Amino acid sequence: MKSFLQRLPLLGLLIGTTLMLTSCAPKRDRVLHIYIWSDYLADGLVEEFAAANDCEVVIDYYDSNEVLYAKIKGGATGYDLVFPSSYFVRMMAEEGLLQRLNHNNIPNIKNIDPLFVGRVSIDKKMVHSIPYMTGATGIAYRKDEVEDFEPSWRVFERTDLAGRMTLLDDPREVLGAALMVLGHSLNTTNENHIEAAADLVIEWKQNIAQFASEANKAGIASKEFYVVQAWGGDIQQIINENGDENLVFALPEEGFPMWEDTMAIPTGADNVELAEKFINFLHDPVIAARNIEFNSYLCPNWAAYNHLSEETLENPIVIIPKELLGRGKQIQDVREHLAKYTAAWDRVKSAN
Ligand code: N2P
Repeated sequence: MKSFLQRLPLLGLLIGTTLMLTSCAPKRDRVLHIYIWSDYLADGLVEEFAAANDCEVVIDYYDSNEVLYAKIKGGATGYDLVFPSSYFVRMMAEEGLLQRLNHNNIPNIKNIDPLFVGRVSIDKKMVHSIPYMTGATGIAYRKDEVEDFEPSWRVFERTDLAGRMTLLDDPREVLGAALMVLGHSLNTTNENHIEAAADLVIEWKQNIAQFASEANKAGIASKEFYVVQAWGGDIQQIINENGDENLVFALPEEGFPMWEDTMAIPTGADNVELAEKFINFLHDPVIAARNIEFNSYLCPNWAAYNHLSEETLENPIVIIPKELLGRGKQIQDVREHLAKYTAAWDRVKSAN
């Protein structure tokens, strides 16, 4: 069994809200409420879990950490399992929004790649969160519509593409891209750098149709948009669905953000037992591999790697090649400096 990092030389590098009800025999005391990013669970998994555990699963979807945080912080109760990015976990835990996890009830955490956790995770001891998926943020474009595409965030300066481009509706992702263009760290705590990044994004804003973390997908598939900032797996999912050979995902030369999404149990969850069981289920090697094959992100579960198809193992969107990985920078927890990003983002959103 090879670890995340041991595979590098072999593989290049290893790298809204919709309600769904899945029910077997609905029993009020056997309901798992999940709040998760859209398009993040392979078809059929939830139904299998529900059948195996004689329960009902209710799923709500979000498209940003900020939406998740605002909802939980605002006192939303009733969720048993949420999927914050690693850079949100410490803050949520310190604010009393997340429970400590009982590892005895999640034995499949033995399958989690320790080198990934050691090198990448923030909550390394998995006190409040368990790794779910990791991936990269880049630019998807239509090669049938865009001439002379260069893999640079500066594409958003192109006035010939005005109205045909979108940026994610996500402060750390968008300000992070601009920070990289300006030669700064995407985790900077320097207010001048963050404000300069906001100025640049306000320039880009003149050329984009909207900030969109979900509508970017259907929009580029339908040719409404030609260039979108996107999470890699989301674009691969569209390619898998419709075989569109004109849709390309590029990792910009200035650098690109990488992230780790995690699983966590909110304080006051009604059904901790089912939440733990679902986390454990998602780290079963075969289930984790099915999930990777579906969503084209990488679950850092080293036992799952042996169950992946050759096609997935060779897909640079799922397993980022070593020669590109050096440009990837993990979005980190900037602690109290997050307020600087929030203020800069408010200025971006309200700018004309
Ligand atoms: C889910 C996309 C991953 C979210 N569709 C990025 N944190």
